[in-house]
Amino acid sequence: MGKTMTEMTSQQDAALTAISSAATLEALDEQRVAALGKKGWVSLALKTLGGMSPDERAEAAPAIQAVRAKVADAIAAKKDELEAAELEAQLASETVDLTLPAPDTASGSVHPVSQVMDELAEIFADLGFAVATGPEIEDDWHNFTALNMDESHPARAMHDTFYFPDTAPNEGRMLLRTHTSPVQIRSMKEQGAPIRIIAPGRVYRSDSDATHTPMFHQVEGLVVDRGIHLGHLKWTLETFFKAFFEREDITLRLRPSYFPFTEPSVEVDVGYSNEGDRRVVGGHGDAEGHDWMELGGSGMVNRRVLEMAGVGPDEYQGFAFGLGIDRIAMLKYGMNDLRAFFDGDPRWLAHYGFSPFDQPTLSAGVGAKA
Ligand code: FA5
Repeated sequence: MGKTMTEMTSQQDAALTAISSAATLEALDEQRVAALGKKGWVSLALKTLGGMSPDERAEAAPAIQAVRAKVADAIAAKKDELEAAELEAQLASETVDLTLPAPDTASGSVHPVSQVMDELAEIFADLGFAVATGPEIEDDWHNFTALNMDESHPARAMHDTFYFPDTAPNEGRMLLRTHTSPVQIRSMKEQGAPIRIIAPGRVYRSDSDATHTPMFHQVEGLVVDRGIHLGHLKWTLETFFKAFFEREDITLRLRPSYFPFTEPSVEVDVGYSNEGDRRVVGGHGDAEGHDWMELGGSGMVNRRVLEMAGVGPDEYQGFAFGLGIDRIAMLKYGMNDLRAFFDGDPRWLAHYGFSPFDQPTLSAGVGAKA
């Protein structure tokens, strides 16, 4: 037994030397396997305890355990040391040079349509309007029938609708919404009256030229309450456009028009002047050098529409409007072709886009460009 212990002591010394000189975690692990692994010399020595007499075991066991503890402690200490060194090396190789200059161009920008939608929401929120949404894939009933355009109504033809093939016939037929007006119906059905919402979003029509694109954006407005009249509509539109264009000399022209879902119906034009190839809003459209631009439709909600949306038309009245967002963006930020909005050309975006820091707020000016 004595001989074995002497043998173990020299094995231990050799192992401690090898451990302390291990240069890598892998080399250290080889030492751990050689000593403490299943077939390591310490483990084999522990196995011999079973064949010993109780007296021999009483003497050998603590001695072997002491060797095991010494080797295990040495491995743990060396492991800490090697890991700390590895981390140091990693940190040294991964330094970031904070003195490098930032790139001189920002790599992304906010599309003018998104910016204008944020501006709209900010202004209307201040007037007490909540933002409502509806599906872009709509059914025939919400897009047409509930807006007083039944199957045979001629106004349907003016919408150049994209229909989905092979969907249910008649009112269940699915289509890409041609305007944001179906959100009026959905909001009234969900919330009843009184109600005050705007609904900005994408709409689709098979249409394309400098001021028409197959996908464009509208913002719907709807106010339903007791005693609502055309004066409320006029005040709301005027207040909105003054805040949006950030000038007081806005002249609106409300032109008698026709929409099946409003009665009476008025088209909204704004006065502008030409400055070079830019149209600049402001002034009276009939004055020398000025003209009018159509921004959208509006009117008092037709009582048949209130009925179809479950609101009692004898108790409640409402006004609604639908404005082309892309058109008012063009007018505010001086673009002259609507099709460029959706080309995804980074040069166009770099020129007309906004920084994410240009958050529209009423206090800083909703069109503030940093
Ligand atoms: C409508 O879509 C009605 N739903 C508006 C409305 C709402 C009236 C509530 C009454 C009450 P209209 O088809 O005129 O109306 O479109 C409204 C505006 O959307 C237009 O004035 C124009 O600014 C814009 N617009 C229409 N078609 C296009 C297009 N293809 N591309 C870009 N803008 C368009």
